[in-house]
Amino acid sequence: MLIKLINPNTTSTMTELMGDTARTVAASGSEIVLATSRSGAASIEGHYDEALSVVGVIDEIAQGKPADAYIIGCFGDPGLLAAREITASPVLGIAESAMHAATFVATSFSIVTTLERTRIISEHLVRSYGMQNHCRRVRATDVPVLDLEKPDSTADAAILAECQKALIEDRAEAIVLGCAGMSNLVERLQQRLGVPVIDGVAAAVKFAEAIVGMGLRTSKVGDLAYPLPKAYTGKLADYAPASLKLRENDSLAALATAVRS
Ligand code: 2AL
Repeated sequence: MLIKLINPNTTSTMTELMGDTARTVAASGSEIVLATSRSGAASIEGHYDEALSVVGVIDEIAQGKPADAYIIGCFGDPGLLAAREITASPVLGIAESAMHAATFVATSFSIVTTLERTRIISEHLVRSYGMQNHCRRVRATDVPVLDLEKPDSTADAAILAECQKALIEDRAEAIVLGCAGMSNLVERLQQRLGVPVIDGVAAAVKFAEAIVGMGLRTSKVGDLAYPLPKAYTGKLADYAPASLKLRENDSLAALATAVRS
């Protein structure tokens, strides 16, 4: 099965890092194709970065070889529902995958993320995924995303310290890492902390394999149906649904349409 892992930020070294994680956990029959967004911000650290990153995510789904599943490799899950509208192949976000995985191995978790200003993005996701009963707290380290890649940075120490606080102050039983660029820290943190540490990239790969393996596709009835045909203007004229190569002839979508008509 072909799984396309999309980095919504434009930093290709971060794509490679998450690609290493994805390929380490992927089943032997899974091929991981990496894509770095061709437009947008070098790192996604706020609502503006995130909103503009969605165009790059859409591009990577609408163009190139169709994949059996797509993963949005940024902890804000930018454009997740929009992405699900334009393809019937399952699309998974790393934040939703990590939070769901955490609930299988602990009754509570805390999220340890990057800049303080990104905390609200994770808090919104906790609520929209119905994870309020499981997530004890979202903790920011004030580590900029791109510092995670710098060998001489104090990022790792700051993340470890925040995880330790989460175990003591929040009584969290697991840690969810709040950035795709943290996916290489799982083993080290797990050894130091003695609790499950969940990276969303790995979780999304394994969930994608499970969902595709179960023969599931995104429902095209109702909320996640293909976007309605209409004119788009200005800089986004090329994103009119008719201009995207949507796989409208998808058999499940055709069946849904036939059943409802
Ligand atoms: C992220 C992430 O995963 N990639 C990125 O650029 N920003 N998330 C975050 N909370 O900083």
